[in-house]
Amino acid sequence: MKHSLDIVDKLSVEYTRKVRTCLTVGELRNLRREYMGRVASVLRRMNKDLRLLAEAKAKLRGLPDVNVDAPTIVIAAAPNVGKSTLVKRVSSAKPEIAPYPFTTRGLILGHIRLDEARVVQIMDTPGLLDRPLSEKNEIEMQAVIALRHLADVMIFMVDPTFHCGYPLEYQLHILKDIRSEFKGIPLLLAINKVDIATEEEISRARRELYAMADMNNVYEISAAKGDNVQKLMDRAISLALTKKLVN
Ligand SMILES: Nc1nc2c(ncn2[C@@H]2O[C@H](COP(=O)(O)OP(=O)(O)OP(=O)(O)O)[C@@H](O)[C@H]2O)c(=O)[nH]1
Ligand SMILES: [Mg+2]
Repeated sequence: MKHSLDIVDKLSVEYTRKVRTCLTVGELRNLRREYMGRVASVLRRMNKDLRLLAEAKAKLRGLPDVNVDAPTIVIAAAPNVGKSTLVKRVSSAKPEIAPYPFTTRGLILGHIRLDEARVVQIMDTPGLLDRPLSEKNEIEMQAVIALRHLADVMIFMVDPTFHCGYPLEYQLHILKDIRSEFKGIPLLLAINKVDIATEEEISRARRELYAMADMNNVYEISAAKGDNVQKLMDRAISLALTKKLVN
C-alpha cells in the first residue's frame, strides 16, 4: 500500500514537471487525462489490497487476547477428535464439546497457571489446521503464519477409532501437512480416545505414528477420562518453557 502511495507521489512530481513545460491547452488536457488514468489504475490495484485488509480485520476481530511473550501450546487435529475436551480438562478455557465436527468456531485460548508468576497459554485451533494447506484461502494461510510465530509446542491429536468421522489416513495427511508447515516447533503426538479404542485400533495408530516421530513423543491418552493427560501436558509445558527461554 505504501508502495502504491509512493507511485502516486512520483506521478504527481513527474506530471507537475511536464505541465510546467506545456505550450498549448490541448497538450495540458492530454497530460491531465494521462495523469488521472495512471493514478486511477494505481488506486484500483490498492483497492484490492484494502478489500483483503478488511477481510483480515473481520476474521481477526474474534481472536482471543493472546500474550505473545507467554509460552504457548497449540492443539491441532481433525474435527471432532477431542481438542476442546483436552483444552477444557487442562486449562481455564470452557470450550463447547459436542459429538459432531466443527463445534468450535473461533480460536479458543486457555491458561494453565504453573505458579504465582508463570502462566502457559494453550490454544484450540478449529477449522484452521484441520484441512490440508492446499484447501486454505489466503486469510487462513495468514492465520497459520501467525500461529507459527506464536506456537512454542504443538500437540497433534489423532482419533484411532472411527468415532470422529475421519479415517486415520486423512488425519495422518493433515499431520504431514502440519509437520512441514510448523517445522522447527516441537511436536508431540497424542492418540486420543484410548478408553473406547480397540487394541487393534491403537496398535495401528501407534505403528503409523512411530514411523513419523520418535516414540517418546507419542502419548496414548483419553482426554475425556484423563488417562496420561498429565504426562502429556507436563512434557508439553516443559518444552514450551524451554523454547521460550532459548528464543
Ligand atoms: N470416549 C471418548 N470420547 C472423547 C474423548 N475426547 C473427546 N471425546 C468426544 O469426542 C467428541 C468431540 O470432542 P471435542 O472435544 O468437541 O472435539 P474437537 O476436536 O474440539 O471438535 P471440533 O471443535 O468440532 O473440531 C465429543 O463427543 C467428546 O465427548 C476421549 O478421550 N474419549
Ligand atoms: Mg472443539
